[in-house]
Amino acid sequence: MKQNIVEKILTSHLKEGEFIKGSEIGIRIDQTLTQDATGTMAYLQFEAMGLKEIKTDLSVSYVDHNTVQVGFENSDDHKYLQTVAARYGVVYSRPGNGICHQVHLERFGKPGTTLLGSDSHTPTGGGIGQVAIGAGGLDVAVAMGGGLFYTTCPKVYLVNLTGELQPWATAKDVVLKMLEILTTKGNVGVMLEYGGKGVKSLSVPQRATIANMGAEMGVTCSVFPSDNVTKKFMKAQGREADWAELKADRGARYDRVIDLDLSAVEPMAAAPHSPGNIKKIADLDGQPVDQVCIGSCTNSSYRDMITVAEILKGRRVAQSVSLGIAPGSRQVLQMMARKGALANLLDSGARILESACGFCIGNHFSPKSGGVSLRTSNRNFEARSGTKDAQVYLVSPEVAALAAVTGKFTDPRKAGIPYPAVKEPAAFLVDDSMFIKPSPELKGTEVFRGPNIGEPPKNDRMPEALKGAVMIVAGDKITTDHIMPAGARLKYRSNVPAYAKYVFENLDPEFHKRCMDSKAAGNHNVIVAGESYGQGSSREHAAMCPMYLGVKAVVAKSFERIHAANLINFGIAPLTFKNQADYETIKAGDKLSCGDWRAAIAEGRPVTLKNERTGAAIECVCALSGRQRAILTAGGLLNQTTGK
Ligand code: MIC
Ligand code: SF4
Repeated sequence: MKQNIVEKILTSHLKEGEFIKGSEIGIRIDQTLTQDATGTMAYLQFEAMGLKEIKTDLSVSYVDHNTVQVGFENSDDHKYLQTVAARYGVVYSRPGNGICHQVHLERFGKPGTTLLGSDSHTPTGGGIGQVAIGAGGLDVAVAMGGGLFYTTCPKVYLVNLTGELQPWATAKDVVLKMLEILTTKGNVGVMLEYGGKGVKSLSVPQRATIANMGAEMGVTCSVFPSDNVTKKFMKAQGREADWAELKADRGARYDRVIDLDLSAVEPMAAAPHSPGNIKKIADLDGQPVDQVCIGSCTNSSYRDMITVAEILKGRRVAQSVSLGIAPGSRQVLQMMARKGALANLLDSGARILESACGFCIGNHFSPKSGGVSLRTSNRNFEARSGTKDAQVYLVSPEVAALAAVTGKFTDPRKAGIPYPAVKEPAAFLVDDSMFIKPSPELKGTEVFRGPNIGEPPKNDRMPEALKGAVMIVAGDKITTDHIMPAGARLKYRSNVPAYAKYVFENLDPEFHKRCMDSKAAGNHNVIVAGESYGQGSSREHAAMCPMYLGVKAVVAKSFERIHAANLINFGIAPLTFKNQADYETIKAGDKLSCGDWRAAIAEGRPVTLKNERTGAAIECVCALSGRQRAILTAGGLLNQTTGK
């Protein structure tokens, strides 16, 4: 049978289930990655499952999210991660080595393999031909122990690229165009495959930028072929031996074909407050800008940074603008330093930030109140920058650098500056000294646990009957950042009782207290929400902390993939309304009951919730596989695997 690239990779890793669209399949995972924000819980759960060593070909633990060490918590977490990695055979990437997705692409990504990462932008690896998927930390822990990863056998859309990017049109604009076409919702269960004659004009880091923001469309992953361009990139990284060709068979089938002419792509922006709110730079031209941030796992490659340095060379950052630049990896930063590009940035007045997530997640560099911030990152959800009323636009590094100089949105095609057509280097500077690789001697390492390292919380088995109390009725597109605020709060990530105090902090500061009181009164807490509940981050704390607060069900119009899987892993039932109009009839404080709750879920029947205030019967669907139903009724995956 003729196969596309996605089918080739998935069928060669298929270990359970039938390869039938829409059904659940279990695949072998070759590589895993974790980052510090989700990693501590992933390794705590790995330990709680009694696993002795990793069974993957490669597992890497990156420290890139919380590198600002205000107080002891983050330093404790870094030490825990370093020692736990040493003990179980995981490669540890020290803080300062760079952002997980950029570094993984440079040093480890391997065409034709599977990568599972506890971060929603893991699909960046698709740029080098990996089926790279984001998941909750518990799923990654299971995969590290040799367990399968379960996902829906996907629909595959081909993005047929033709033409070539014109000067000042970038990979970022390609993916913003894709966001305009596919939007940020309705793409659950889809994998994108890029193909066509235009592919060869894109470098691996450009492909990675495009694959990275597939996360914002809600697709499971995006994959590029592995061709001569890939081979050259891997050779330049000293990894030619890891290269393998990967292409779709002639006549392979797709569920949908999207034609995209690269020559027609123009500079774009995602306007506040959604990556799907796409505008043309030409239409924003002239609007004043207060802050510019260049970096993140989307746009911080060598080429991106050298391009920015070329634009800034001999120019000064406008007095009204604060410019921060975070090169994506130590490799990029070292090369910039040796090439003199770093000097150009410093001369221009840019502030050099650590090679880490930093500004992207609101850890620092928050804009001023109401400030307009242009960022090269991938998410501009309200308040993510750390400033609630900031107006964040997502743009290419080229547009960002120009705006830093002019102090306003500037259509680069009209700026009268020659386009710096930077080429990929023939050889990257390879220095792996910031990785601590596993060794027999390190196996005896004692795991460090400071006071910030808690225990993964436990759940009860699913109750026979639901005595539900609605704690909040939230709207559409609730992100995991709304549920579990990031930024400064992330330092509590290894301590669930402490982090749980901030659930829905920005929407409803009383949420935590109400839940604790309601739980103490014997209720089962319920969250009600609109469409695409749980967009964004893979942060499993957005399920784990509500679980700690006694939440047993989320009833929504629809769910995003990673979050729905996390809810199941922590024993919270994701229910969808059969009749979406029922959403309007529910109020916070309502009591929702269901006598045969456990039996209905265990048997895969529809669930009927009775609203005691209105007397209405609300029909819900809990469309899960047998495996997922068993996890839910056990009260979560940890209970199931540890037999509690
Ligand atoms: C993000 O970009 O939102 C994060 C922070 O990288 C998250 C992971 C996390 O919550 O730690 C993600 O994308 O999964
Ligand atoms: Fe880090 Fe931002 Fe990328 Fe998330 S999106 S991994 S916070 S750089």
